[in-house]
Amino acid sequence: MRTAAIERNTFETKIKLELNLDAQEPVDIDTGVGFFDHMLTLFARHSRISLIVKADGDLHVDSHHTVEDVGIVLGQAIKEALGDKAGINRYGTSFVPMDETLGLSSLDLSGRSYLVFDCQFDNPKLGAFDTELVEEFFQALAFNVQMTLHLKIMHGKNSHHKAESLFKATGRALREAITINPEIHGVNSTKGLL
Ligand SMILES: [Mn+2]
Repeated sequence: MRTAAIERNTFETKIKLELNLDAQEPVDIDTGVGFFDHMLTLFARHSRISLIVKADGDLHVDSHHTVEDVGIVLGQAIKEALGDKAGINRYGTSFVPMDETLGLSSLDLSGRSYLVFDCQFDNPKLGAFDTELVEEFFQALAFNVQMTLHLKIMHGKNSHHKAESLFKATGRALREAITINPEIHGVNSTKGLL
């Protein structure tokens, strides 16, 4: 089983996170930010990973530190659980439509950190969640998984739909990338290392 458990405490946030890439239950998310809980739950369900997150952050400031730090810890946990990445597909790509919106996520568990974020939101707030934190979250995630991540809203209007399509698409792309493929012997790289 590919698992990781991380606890990270700073003056801004206290985070406990457990995940299992090879189990789908449980999923239990509590960050204190309703919209972010909604997004992380979708991400876990669509990536089919068991994910437990308990975050206690400085929400009296705003939701920035909590969202960014959960992205950091989730990224660290995925990287740790993947280990040497032997036998995995490595790449994943998913388009997810949501009514009028179409979102794309394409990623490579390359060991190199890169984010391309080509998305615009009209609505600055989604509940207590600042819409600009979508990019902050994925930046923290990509840099700590050490993956190349391309996100794009192909078209769309509603900010909730746009954010949701990106979290779902990234979950589905990640499931494809982390899946062990019996045709792949060792690490899926001509370098021999990911
Ligand atoms: Mn929704």
